[in-house]
Amino acid sequence: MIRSVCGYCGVGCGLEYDTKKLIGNITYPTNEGSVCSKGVSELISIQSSTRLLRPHKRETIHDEYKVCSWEESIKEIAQKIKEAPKQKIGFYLSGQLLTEDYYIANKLGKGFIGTNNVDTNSRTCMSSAVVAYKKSIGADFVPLRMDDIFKADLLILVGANTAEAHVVLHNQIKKAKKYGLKVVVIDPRTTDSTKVADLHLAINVGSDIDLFNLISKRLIDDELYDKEFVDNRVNNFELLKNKFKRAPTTKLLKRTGLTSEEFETFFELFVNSQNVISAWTMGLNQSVQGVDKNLALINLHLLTGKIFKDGNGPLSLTGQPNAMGGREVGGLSTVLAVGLGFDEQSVKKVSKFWKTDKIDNQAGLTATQMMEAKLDVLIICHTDPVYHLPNRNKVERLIRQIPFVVEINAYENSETSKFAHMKLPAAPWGEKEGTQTNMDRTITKQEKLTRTSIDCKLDWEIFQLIAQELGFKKEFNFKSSKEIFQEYQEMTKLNDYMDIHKAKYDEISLIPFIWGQDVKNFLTPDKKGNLFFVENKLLSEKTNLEYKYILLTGRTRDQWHTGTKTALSTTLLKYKELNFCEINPLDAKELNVKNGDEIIVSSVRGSFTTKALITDAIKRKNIFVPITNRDVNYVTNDLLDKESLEPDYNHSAVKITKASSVTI
Ligand SMILES: Nc1nc2c(c(=O)[nH]1)N[C@H]1C(S)=C(S)[C@@H](COP(=O)(O)OP(=O)(O)OC[C@H]3O[C@@H](n4cnc5c(=O)[nH]c(N)nc54)[C@H](O)[C@@H]3O)O[C@H]1N2
Ligand SMILES: Nc1nc2c(c(=O)[nH]1)N[C@H]1C(S)=C(S)[C@@H](COP(=O)(O)OP(=O)(O)OC[C@H]3O[C@@H](n4cnc5c(=O)[nH]c(N)nc54)[C@H](O)[C@@H]3O)O[C@H]1N2
Ligand code: SF4
Ligand SMILES: [Mo]
Repeated sequence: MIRSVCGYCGVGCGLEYDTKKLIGNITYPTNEGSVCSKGVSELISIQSSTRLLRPHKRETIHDEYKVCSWEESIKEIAQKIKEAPKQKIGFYLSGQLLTEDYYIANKLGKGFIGTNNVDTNSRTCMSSAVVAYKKSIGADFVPLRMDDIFKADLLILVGANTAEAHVVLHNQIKKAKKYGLKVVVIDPRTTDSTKVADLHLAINVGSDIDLFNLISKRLIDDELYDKEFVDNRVNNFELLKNKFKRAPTTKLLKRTGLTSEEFETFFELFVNSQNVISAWTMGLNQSVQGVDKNLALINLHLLTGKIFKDGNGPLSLTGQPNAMGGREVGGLSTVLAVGLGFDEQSVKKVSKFWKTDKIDNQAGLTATQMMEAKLDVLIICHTDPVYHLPNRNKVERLIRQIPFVVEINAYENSETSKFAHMKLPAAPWGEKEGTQTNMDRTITKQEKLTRTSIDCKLDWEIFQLIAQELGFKKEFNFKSSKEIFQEYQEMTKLNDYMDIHKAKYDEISLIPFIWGQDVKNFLTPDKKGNLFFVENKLLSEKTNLEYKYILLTGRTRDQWHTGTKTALSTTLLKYKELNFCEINPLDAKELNVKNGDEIIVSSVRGSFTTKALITDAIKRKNIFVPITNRDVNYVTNDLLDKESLEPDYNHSAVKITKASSVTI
């Protein structure tokens, strides 16, 4: 029997592999044996007929790909890197990479090529939470753990659909409810998660800041905040108090779309709950004010002292299995390594550790900026930016201009592969080993369960081969992922609160290592939390007479994004129809659309075809399309949060036409 861990979502469930069968690990704390349909199907996806098994290349994106050797591929990549100015080179990584992959790619890019253009799809996912944590608590640090829900009285789930996106955590929430946990779900849609809610606040899209500000203001006005905590451990209280004095409460409440009864019920529940956890995902992060939405929510914890206490705190639910590991290593272009930035001292420390003089002291380009920067070389690994970035027609236009795009993928049918010049085959989950950090700082280990397909390489190995070809043989001479992890562990000593160096690689698959357990206070220089006054500036795209609807996008339980790993699985496909667009019955009537009708959803930027699913679950003037529809981003807008540069995927103005009514 081999113990491993699921490679899909940020819950990070323990698995056991026994005589070709995968089951949940009952001794594993996060999931206690429970797994979802994706977890148990991990092995099936390795055998998919769509696996990429050989390196391929082509001269232009109009040519057919031809099989080539690893040797010539790596030589060509190294040559292109040598020819390009370093600011014209970019690495586009993924929260699904292992920590060791991240470490090698980051060390090569930032440390030895000398470009900080090393970013990740986590930019589109939780970069707003990263910025907000840094601003409010002083570091990108998740200050509580999932099992705190068993010590909490109230869980506020906001802009998150755990029933579909974090299935096993959702099961734990249901269990905690039996012990008295109350759950409030704040989501414009009625979702599978709202079924477990004691209160569902179907707020208007984009009005979260208004709601949280109303709560903050009431806490202050009614003197229901924790005075002692605020006086001793929090900054900016007076500022917040003054700013809220003149807050137009009626207008704010109107914007949320909630009745005053609904607001009062929520407020009562909040103030009467001793221990409160708030948990959020894309409904807050993916917004033109994603950071502000996070800050407005974290304010509630700071005002009430419900943070750094058992059963309390703001819990950002990480989507991908190792988005946290990526953040820790430094996979975002706005971080250098191990949580350090680009200040003189940090650059000095990291340069000394890596024994290099090539580090640039400016933050690199982010995911979307890399697309716009007319790069010469773009290496994309374990992610599909042509599919996942907003305003896809623009992304396609931009990526066509990059003369050398390399895609490292374990499967051959990504959208990005249509725009790449070279495709390199990576060994997927099950064919490799390495570590990942789940959403609550638990470092777990994926184990190799089957042999690596002959011509596939580990993701880190590919970056190491490039490094060696560039001449960095000494610095990139790792024989195993254990050796990489150990060097990375040494490096974490550069950052005080990162006690990752205490983990023991060989023990992690049996006893997962939880780092940061000694952090019991804010990580700001003055050890105080920072309140921020933020306002809803209504910056998202607005509907108009032609584009009357707001498009929301999100997950379905049994599919993983593009579905390269899940969409061909007959077991997973039986669960739910994937091609749908939720429309409110009254809107459908107005549009003369019936259930199952083929419809075209379009914005000023582009369009896609889907099928109408008429349901009360969606409010009037909102529609919802799952991101399993690979064309969804032809329509979405490319507004970004100004601090995190995370896209505003969930708020695009669209129109709906019946496919049959369009004449060609
Ligand atoms: N099955 C499955 N699970 C997954 C994934 C997958 O592809 N498939 N992907 C993983 C990844 S990478 C991620 S990031 C997570 C995402 O996890 P979630 O964010 O929980 O998943 P979404 O379906 O995107 O849900 C976002 C919710 O926000 C709501 N929302 C939209 N706009 C607003 C708003 O303005 N305010 C509020 N309050 N709510 C709003 C939407 O209606 C939706 O229900 O899931 C992870 N888990
Ligand atoms: N409209 C809209 N767009 C969104 C979102 C949304 O909510 N709405 N969410 C955003 C978010 S939060 C995210 S995280 C992104 C996700 O978007 P992506 O990251 O682009 O989606 P995935 O399908 O998970 O892509 C992972 C890729 O890695 C490949 N792969 C699998 N295993 C391996 C391996 O071991 N090695 C390598 N090298 N490759 C492998 C898969 O075949 C696949 O092509 O989408 C973003 N885009
Ligand atoms: S909940 Fe997440 S980590 Fe657990 S089995 Fe499902 S996809 Fe895997
Ligand atoms: Mo994500």
